[in-house]
Amino acid sequence: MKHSTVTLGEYIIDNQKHYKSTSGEFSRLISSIKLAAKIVNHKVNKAGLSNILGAAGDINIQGEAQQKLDVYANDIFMQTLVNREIVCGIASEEEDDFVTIKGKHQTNENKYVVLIDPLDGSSNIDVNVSVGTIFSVYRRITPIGTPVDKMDFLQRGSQQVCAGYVVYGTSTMLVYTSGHGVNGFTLNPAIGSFYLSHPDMKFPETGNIYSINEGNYVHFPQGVKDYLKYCQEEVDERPYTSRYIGSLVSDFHRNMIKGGIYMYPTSTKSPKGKLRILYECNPMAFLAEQAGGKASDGYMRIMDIKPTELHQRVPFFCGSIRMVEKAETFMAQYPEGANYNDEEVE
Ligand code: AHM
Ligand code: MG
Repeated sequence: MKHSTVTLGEYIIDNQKHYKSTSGEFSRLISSIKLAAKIVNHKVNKAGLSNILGAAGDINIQGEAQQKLDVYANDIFMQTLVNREIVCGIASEEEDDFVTIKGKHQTNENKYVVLIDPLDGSSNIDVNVSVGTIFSVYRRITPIGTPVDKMDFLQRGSQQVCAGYVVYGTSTMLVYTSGHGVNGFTLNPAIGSFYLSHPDMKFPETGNIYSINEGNYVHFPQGVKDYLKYCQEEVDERPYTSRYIGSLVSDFHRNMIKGGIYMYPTSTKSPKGKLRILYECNPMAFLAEQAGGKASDGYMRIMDIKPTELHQRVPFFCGSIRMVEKAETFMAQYPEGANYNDEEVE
């Protein structure tokens, strides 16, 4: 069969055979995410027509104004997973705390927890620019049949069993890994099915795109400033080109296809970085590594960091392996935590 004729549903069933003693639980979980993604896609695509643009009026746990579509996407993903009783717990970027799923008989025999950023890049919603959903799946640590605990969610990224994103772009794609490479599926909106369009996606080893919010330049650590100067030098294949959508999923997706680095470092404005390790950085790091790329906080592997808080933030450098390694060499010139010019810290 040609790749483009394989649907995501067929691909999931086909790959289930590769896992010994599988109960089908994981396959049902991916199918539910697929369903929720289609519902959200439908809403995102006609956002300008259905009074769903703009702020919802609430502030989330991280002090950020929620958009109506943020709230809608969160409800859809939560409901889809809760109603099907496929997982035992969910943590969402839009919820204050994790949610325990009890099941019909007040017990839950499921073994997976899901962490989700239902609609990432929401500052782009009102202006018709791509946004995305990011998800991550772990096996619970606590015993099956007991209520889930925070520790089930605060696992290192290296423990992920699956991670992926949906990019609601010029076409809608679902890209995921379960630890055997990265595959991308494009939604055919006329039929409502995702088809395998990008098998075995790989980051080029190096590239010529750097993606960062350069408006924050004066607040960046010195190592980042030096690396940016390096990107802009007229030497060999440089200067690189700058591309920043402000939508992590889209910036990552482009860089994976073309070769590039995405950075959201610490700054004097946000000393811990902006992105959340559990909902954004770990899933993207798993995908990056599975696609031959790299993800780091500037000093260490993202997936080796032990999270201590559900909404913990972390600096993020992710993309083509040689580019991330190069950025790390610039960061290493300055000890971690002392990477600022004195005058800028004031
Ligand atoms: P969000 O989860 O509130 O949407 O924020 C995450 C987004 C990323 O998608 C994007 O890369 C980044 O924030 C952009 O931030 P900034 O506008 O500060 O450059
Ligand atoms: Mg987000």
